[in-house]
Amino acid sequence: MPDSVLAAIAAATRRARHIVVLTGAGISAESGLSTFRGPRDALWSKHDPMQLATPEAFARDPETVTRWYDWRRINSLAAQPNPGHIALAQLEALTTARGDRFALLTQNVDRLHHRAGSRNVHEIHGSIHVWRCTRTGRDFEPPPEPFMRFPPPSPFAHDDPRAILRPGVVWFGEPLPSDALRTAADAMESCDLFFSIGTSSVVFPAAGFIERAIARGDITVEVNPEPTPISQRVAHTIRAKAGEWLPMLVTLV
Ligand code: BV8
Repeated sequence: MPDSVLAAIAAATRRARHIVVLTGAGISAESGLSTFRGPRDALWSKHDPMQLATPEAFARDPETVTRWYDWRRINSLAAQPNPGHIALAQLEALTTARGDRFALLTQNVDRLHHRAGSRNVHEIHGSIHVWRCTRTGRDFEPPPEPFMRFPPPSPFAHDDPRAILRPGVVWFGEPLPSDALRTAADAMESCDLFFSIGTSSVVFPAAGFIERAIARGDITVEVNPEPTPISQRVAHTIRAKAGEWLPMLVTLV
């Protein structure tokens, strides 16, 4: 990639007063976690995540769905934040230290951004480290070991054998948490530099966040080894892996 593009984005990053970053499964790929639409781990290759990440699948087969999510939860605990996650945490520290704003909106549920040191993280699709009782709606953070039974019984309703735990994520067809939507709208309202990193940009409403930035003529940057539906619309399309390109950007900011 020409250094001039990297230098231009670094200059824009130094000038920016409010950076917003949207991340997707791709930024965790270099930590060894499968993406949604890329190659799948053999164990789950016969299952389509798009079919499993729905309330209908959970109602039809709670055992398979909770096994899949707990497998992902344990995998994410064993995974380490990669240089892409770490670079975003450094970028946030740099920009907030100079008095500017930085918001990280993630579609990921693995909490690797938190473990990399990012502070202002908004999990717009929830987290697999929080499970919810289907009867009381109460949240439960499981200990760092696999559930013993599937679907896992709820710890809040011992008297009701039908009360089980579901992953605290937003499934297809479910609304995003209102506070996540409000935070995203507020962030996009005053953003002047928008990065879309490691997302196929096909899931809404997250894929639509960038529209506000494009409409306002903000500087928009996509970091993805593959083209996506927004690649032709952003100011800079960076065909690179997040874990390789983001550290180069941070050294220049
Ligand atoms: C809702 C659960 C309404 C957690 C997920 C328009 C407006 C609103 C809704 C819709 C709409 N059109 C359609 C809809 C419905 C639907 C939708 O968007 N469908 C799509 C398929 C068309 N949206 C919804 O259902 C949303 N809900 O709008 O509700 C409503 C309102 C009121 C009342 C009732 C309902 C809910 C969306 C959330 C769904 N849940 N996940 C989990 O299991 O993890 S989404 C799921 O896809 C994950 O969260 C995932 O993050 C997300 C997006 O995928 P990506 O992150 O982009 O991952 P993907 O594998 O696709 O791509 C990875 C990319 O990384 C690739 O491009 C690859 O090239 C790149 N990459 C790979 N390696 C690297 C890399 N990049 C950089 N570096 C690397 N090393």
